[in-house]
Parts: sequence; C-alpha cells; structure tokens
Amino acid sequence: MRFARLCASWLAAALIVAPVSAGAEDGYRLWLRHAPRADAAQHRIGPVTLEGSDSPTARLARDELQRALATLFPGQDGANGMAVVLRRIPDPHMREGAFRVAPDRGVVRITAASDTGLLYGVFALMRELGQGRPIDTVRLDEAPAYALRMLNHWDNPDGHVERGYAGRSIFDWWHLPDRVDPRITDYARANASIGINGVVVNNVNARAMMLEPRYIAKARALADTLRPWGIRLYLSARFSAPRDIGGLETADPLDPAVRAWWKAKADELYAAIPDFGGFLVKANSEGQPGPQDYGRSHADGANMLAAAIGGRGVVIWRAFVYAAENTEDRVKQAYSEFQPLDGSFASNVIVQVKNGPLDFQPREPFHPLFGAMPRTGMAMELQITKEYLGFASHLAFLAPLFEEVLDARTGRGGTVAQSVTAIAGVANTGSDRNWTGSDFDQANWYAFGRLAWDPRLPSAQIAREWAAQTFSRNPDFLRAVVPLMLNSRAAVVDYMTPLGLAHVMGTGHHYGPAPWVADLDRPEWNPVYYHRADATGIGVDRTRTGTNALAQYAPDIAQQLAADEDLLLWFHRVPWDYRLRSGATLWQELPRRYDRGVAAVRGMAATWATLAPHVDPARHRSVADFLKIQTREAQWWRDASLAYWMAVSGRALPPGHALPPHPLDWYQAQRFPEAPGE
Ligand code: BDP
Repeated sequence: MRFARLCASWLAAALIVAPVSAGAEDGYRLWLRHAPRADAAQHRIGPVTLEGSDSPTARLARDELQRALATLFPGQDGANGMAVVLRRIPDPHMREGAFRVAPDRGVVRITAASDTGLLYGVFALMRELGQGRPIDTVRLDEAPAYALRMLNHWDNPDGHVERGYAGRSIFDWWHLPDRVDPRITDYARANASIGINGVVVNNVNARAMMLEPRYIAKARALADTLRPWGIRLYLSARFSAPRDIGGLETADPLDPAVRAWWKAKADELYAAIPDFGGFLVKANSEGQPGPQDYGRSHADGANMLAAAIGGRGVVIWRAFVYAAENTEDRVKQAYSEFQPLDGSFASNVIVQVKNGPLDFQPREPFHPLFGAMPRTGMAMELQITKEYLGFASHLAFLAPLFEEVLDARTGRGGTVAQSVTAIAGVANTGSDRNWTGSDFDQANWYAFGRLAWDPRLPSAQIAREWAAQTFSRNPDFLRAVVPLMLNSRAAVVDYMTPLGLAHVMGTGHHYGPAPWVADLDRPEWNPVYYHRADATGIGVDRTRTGTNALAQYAPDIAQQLAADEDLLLWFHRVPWDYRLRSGATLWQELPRRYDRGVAAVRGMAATWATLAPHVDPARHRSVADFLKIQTREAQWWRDASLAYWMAVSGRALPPGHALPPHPLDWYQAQRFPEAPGE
C-alpha cells in the first residue's frame, strides 16, 4: 500500500517535471528552474491555500508556489506535510509590495496587505527553498526600498534593440495586439520574481508613432498581460509628437494647443490602460527634440507633460544631456543644467540620472547630481545591457558596479541609494532562447531587480542566490563561482579602462579598443577627448586648475575622489612618470593593470573548466565558448591600448611585459561595421 502510494506520487511528480527535464537546459527558465532538491525525501510538504483574496494576482501566486514545490520536492503527496497559507490582511502600515513569511503552528504563513505583496512573498520563499533552506526555518519580513523598480527597454517598433546583444526585441509589435507572444507572460513572471514593477517598453530615442491609436491598442494588450504580475507599462514619448503626429505647427510646451494635445493623449492612454505608468522622456539630448527648441527649460517641458498625466502617473525626465555647442566639459553639463532647476519640477516628475556623469563606463565616479537636488524626485538609471563592458560575450557581473554607486556617500546627507526614490535599469533581454544572450548576463537582470528591491544587499549574496538557483546549489560549485562573478567586473576595468580611463571604445558600436580616434565631428565623441594623451602625459585635469568638475561634488567627497588612484586619469592630468602611492610610476602601473585584467580572464576560464561536473553540458559549453572570446578580446584590448600609449608617449614598455604582437596601425585598421546593437 505504502509502496503503491509512493509510486503514484512519484509518477505524478515525474509528469510535472517531465516537460522541463526532457529537453536540454537552454537557459530559458532563468533562475526559476526549481531544480529538485537532493534532500527532498526528508521534507513533507503540504497543500498551498489562499485566504482573503481571489484576484488573478493572488491565484497566480498560489499556482506559482504549488508548481515550484512540486518540482523542488518531487514525490510528495501533500498529506501530513507543512502547508503554506497565503493570506491577504488589511494592514495600512504595510507598504505596497511588502510581505511576511513565517512558520506558525505547523504551517508556513505568507501575509501581505496587497496581492502583489503575496506574489513577492511567494517568490521570496521560493528563492530560499531554491537555495536549499528547510521550509520551516524561513522567516522573512520585507518591504521594497523604492516604490518604482523599472526596466527601460531600448526596443524599437521594428524589433531592433538599441544596444541589445540578445537578439531581437521580445515585444512583437508587428503582431500585437492580436497575438501576444506567450513569452511576455514568462518575461513578466521573471520580473515579478525579483520585484520589478514597471516596464518602459520602447526606446528613449522614441518614435512618435508609438502614441498613435494603432500603437496604443498594442500597448494595451501588453499592459493587460503584465498587470496580473504587478507590472505597470510606461511609454517613452517623443517630445515633438504634437507636430509629428498631431498636426500642430509647434511642440512648444507653453503653447495652449500643445498642452491640450498632450492632455487628450494622456486621457486616451488612460482610457485604454487604466494603470498606465506614465512617460519617459529623452529631450534635448543627442539630437532628440525638447523644450529648449522653443527657448523653454527642462522643467517647462516636464511640467507640461506632468500636468497632462495628473495624479494618474509620473513623468520620468532624463538628465542625460550634453550639447554640441557647449564647450563645457561634457561630464559637467548635466549638473550645470539640472541642478539650478531643483524645486521647479512638478511633484509627479522624476529626474532620471545615469549612475555616472559620462555614460555607463566600466568605472566612473557617481553622478554629482545625486544628493544635489533635494527638492526633486530623483531616479538612478543603471545599464544592465553591457554596451561598454564587452556586450554579451564578456562575463562581467555588474552587482559590484551597482553596489559601488548605491553605497557611495554623496556628502550631502546619506548615500546615493538614499538620495533617489526610484531605480531604472536599461534591459538586456531579447529574443535569444536564454533571454540575455549569455547565461551569465541573466545574473545582471537578477542583480538589478534584487538591488532595486533592497539596495543594501551585498553582491556576494546576490551572486550566491542567483548561481544556486540557476546552476547548482552544490557548495563546491558555489565556493568557486561566486568569487569568479565578484571579481569579473574589476577584470573588465583592468583590461579596458584602468586607472580612470573612459570612453576609449570603438566608434558608434563601442566594440573593442579605439583610444586613438580623433576625427569625429563633435569633440566629445572622440576617445582622445577623454584621455588627452601626448608625449608629456595623460588624463583630464578636472581639478581647480582644469575643468573643475570636482567642484560639483560636496567638498569632502571631492577630496576623496581626487585621492582615489583608481580614478586617477578621470580627475587628473599627470606625466607618464607620475609616482603612485605604491612607488610605481604610472608608466609602470598601466601595463600591470592591463596584464592583471587579462590574467584574471584566463583564471575565470580555468576555474569554469573545473566546474563542468556541476553544470549541464549545454550551458557549460556555452559559457566556456564565451570565455574563449573574452580571453582573446581582453588580450586584444591590452595589446591595442599599450601599442597606442607607447606610440603617443614615445616610450618602450617597462621590462617584464610582452610587446603587442602587431604594430599600432594593424589595430587601428580593424573595422566592425556589423557589430550588434548600434
Ligand atoms: C548611450 C548610447 C545610446 C543611447 C544613449 C542614451 O550609446 O545608444 O541612446 O546612451 O542613454 O550610452 O540616451
């Protein structure tokens, strides 16, 4: 009898896992694989029940947990096991999305004041179980640090993704609204599992077309699919839309007809999508139209849209601005333009600032606007897609980069994390089967969501959580892979942009090294603008004797930044024989850093090779192949950069460093017009 029941439940469980385990691992299931636990037989898991709500979201939460438990603990028949009760409770003190998980007299209780909170509670419990925790020891009491945790997709309506390295857009605009790709549900579920609750579905370099009725119908179908997962849809809006598609002569934000057009457009959007999140706007930046075309300020433009949206949503206005006519140091321009506007933005405007003052480089100081606009709602924008960090083929775990900026003290009362009310990440998803182009880039999507939920989470914890759920919870595996991940971004800094160098990538596509480029139209498009190397020295003087960008920081922070040798060439111009605190000269230290970066990548590849016993062959192979590419490209970065620094400085390499195998003009002659993402 006992045996028969065991067989029956084994069979039931096998049926549940069969469709998943039958195919090879291809990364599609991300960190939500719920691989069966080796200790499954030692646990008795009971049924999952739902109390206090029967909404689509609450039912999703229950079903999600039921399915996960059946996969994590195969062979359970539900009898005499630890039951899980999801219960919505009226608690005005619980923030939206907050939840508690606690064992209580033989059951596990997940409680929340909203259905989305229940859903997050379920995913949080699954995360713990996925790492091997016993169900009756899980105790969680969490609330999100930010109300807005958003992805920004730079996806175009034709399916191309700007700076996308994972295939085409996942949004199949052409077939919407009639066909909503089932993948959108899986995408929403993955986002919900890490707490992401807002999605801007189109590129900041926006087409006005996205606001036409035909596209509003498409957006509505997407919004309907995202909604049960607690996700609101937002649109990037082109500022000149009243002219482009509205038949008006002007897009002047103070013109009554323009204001009326946007108000009617917002009403039309809310009629179709009652929980529409609002607009994201890139204005007067890199050729995009904006209020300055009419002599108006960023605040005039943002406030006009904010009035159209009203209390229904927000306007997210980007501070990524720099102008061709402006001779001011590019890294100073956003602060110069926006800081004086503090206090003049409407309450439903959020100013979105990139993590650093330049542009998503492997390493930058934090943006001086953080903490400098206390009367303005601020968001931080991070780039999850690796435009400047080796695309999808380089393994670079970005949590340490995100953590570095979140934890930075602004000197104006608190950290960067404390100075913002929202977090946005430029998405790295695409139509590739594994979503992000490479398996390890899934970790950056995951890390973004986890840090937007709780910016105090240590990178090491995030790496461990992700790797255990995605690959294997074997302790030997985790002991090797977590440090590999944690050191990977520093390796990229070493082989691409050591000691505060920046923006030395190939023109346009940003693939590979090109520090020599000096012939582009705008001065600040040229890598030479960012290092100014010649026979006498290298680096940009951003102290008082130079552009004085340092003065945009609080005085004690400016002092610290000025003393940070890892940012040496960002803030200072120094002779090649400049002596570092270690006693080495700059010319001795530079090749050491490049070599250290290349060696680190070789080390990563060697470590990964030893992990084959823990990872399924398909994914192991794919990561190993990418590491081969990364090893070759890290070497290329090192060789090309050193060949160029040798030429401009007129110096031979210090002893102990191999000569680049090719002359400089060989590196300069490389062309990659087909590089992805541009
Ligand atoms: C740069 C990208 C460009 C984006 C721009 C932006 O190269 O494709 O449009 O940022 O953030 O990093 O607007």
